[in-house]
Amino acid sequence: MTSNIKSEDTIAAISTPMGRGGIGIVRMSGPLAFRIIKTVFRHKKPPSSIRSHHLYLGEFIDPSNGKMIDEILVSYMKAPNTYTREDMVEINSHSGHLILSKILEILLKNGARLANPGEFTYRAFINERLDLTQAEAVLDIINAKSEKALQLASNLIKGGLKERVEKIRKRLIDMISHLEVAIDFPEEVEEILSYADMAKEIKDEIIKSIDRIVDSHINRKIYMDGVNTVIVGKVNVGKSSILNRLSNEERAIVTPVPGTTRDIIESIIHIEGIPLKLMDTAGFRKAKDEVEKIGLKLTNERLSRADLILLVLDQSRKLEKDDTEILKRCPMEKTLVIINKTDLPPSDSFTTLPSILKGYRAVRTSALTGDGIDRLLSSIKDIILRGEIDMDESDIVPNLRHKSALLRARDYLISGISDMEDSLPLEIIADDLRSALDALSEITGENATEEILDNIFGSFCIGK
Ligand SMILES: Nc1nc2c(ncn2[C@@H]2O[C@H](COP(=O)(O)OP(=O)(O)OP(=O)(O)O)[C@@H](O)[C@H]2O)c(=O)[nH]1
Ligand SMILES: [Mg+2]
Repeated sequence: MTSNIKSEDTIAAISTPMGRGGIGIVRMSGPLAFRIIKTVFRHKKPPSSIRSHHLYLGEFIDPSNGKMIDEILVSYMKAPNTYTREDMVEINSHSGHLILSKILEILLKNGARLANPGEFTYRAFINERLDLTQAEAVLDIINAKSEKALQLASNLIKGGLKERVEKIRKRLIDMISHLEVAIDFPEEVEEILSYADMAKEIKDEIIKSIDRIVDSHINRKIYMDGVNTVIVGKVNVGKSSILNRLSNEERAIVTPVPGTTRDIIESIIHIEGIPLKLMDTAGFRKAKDEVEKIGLKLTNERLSRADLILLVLDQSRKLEKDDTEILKRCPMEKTLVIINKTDLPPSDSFTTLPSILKGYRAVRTSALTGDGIDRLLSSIKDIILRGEIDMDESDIVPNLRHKSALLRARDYLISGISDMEDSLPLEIIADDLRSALDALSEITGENATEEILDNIFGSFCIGK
């Protein structure tokens, strides 16, 4: 995408989602934006009276035949105080696919070109209004599924990660310039720098702050992507009833007939701002027919990809091979056992806690009466947070791209330290530190490759 972009083009796109709605917005950015809008917009005020960042009511007309298309509101935004740092125009019209497409088509006929996906944000990046971490955060905001995800994205947009990376880069640049001076004045090396001090600073300060950022990546997975949670268990133990209780609605069909659930039923819930994708599965038993076999195969697949497994047992029935078979597939560290149907008298197997559950976390519930569901929720919370995630308002959470660049930088720094310990020539040390710096610069976008940019902006929608 980036290769065919010319910023002298004026770009236009529909920026609101397609479909019926109150209003729709068509956006235009670039040097011709004001000239194009002048040919299609008829309003009472003389053009000379138009002021930046004000709204004007008038008619959108097709200049080829003078016909009015819609009554619209136009906002003029003069560079550089705009999203893209270019002249921008936003047209608020009635919404609907036909009307918005017509307006766009006329803008394109009069000198604008259709924007590529993410091109408005790309221009904001190229024109240095946003760095790359902030541009990515725009996408995070659009995709945020929970309030916490939104907050993390807004920390990025405010430049939190950019600032921290900048700080590290500054220190490295400082070290590299000392090394360069020392290279030029070899006889004065000892006065200019000390390997021991430099290695200590890299180890104790730079690498530590890199690690701190990298470690919080795990929070991104939890808050942004959510926790994949699979409910499994033998047939008829109450899996679907548990799903319905947790999601507070009748999502899955519940019947006394064993084998009711065959497909995987999904529901999204939030616990303390963390999205949980709950999946109810077909009950585990020796498959009776082809449909059930497929259902079980799916369950096995989901189990292997789950972040959290809720294994349901029915304490009113004896523990059977079907229960123990499935238990074997549930790794202890990510499983919570739900001992369900506590409103019924316990079977012999459950008068005490069965020994095969030793080491597993377990809670007792009655999905029928709702008893124990609060305990279940707080146990789920304990497991996913594991007491490790302690986030405050200003936390910065890197995405995978940031994380891998940080780790690359870290590797070069470690190698720089060992160069120093081995008293290798200054040039080699400077080279390693420069490579670390390059990796860090990729994060903010100073030297991001075209491939990286395409990858980021290509995942935006058109109009953003
Ligand atoms: N007494 C009692 N009955 C329950 C409880 N939970 C579920 N049931 C009943 O057990 C039966 C099976 O419940 P489901 O939720 O459909 O069980 P399931 O595990 O999804 O069953 P399959 O989809 O067939 O594997 C239904 O009749 C429920 O009303 C409970 O805590 N106590
Ligand atoms: Mg079911």
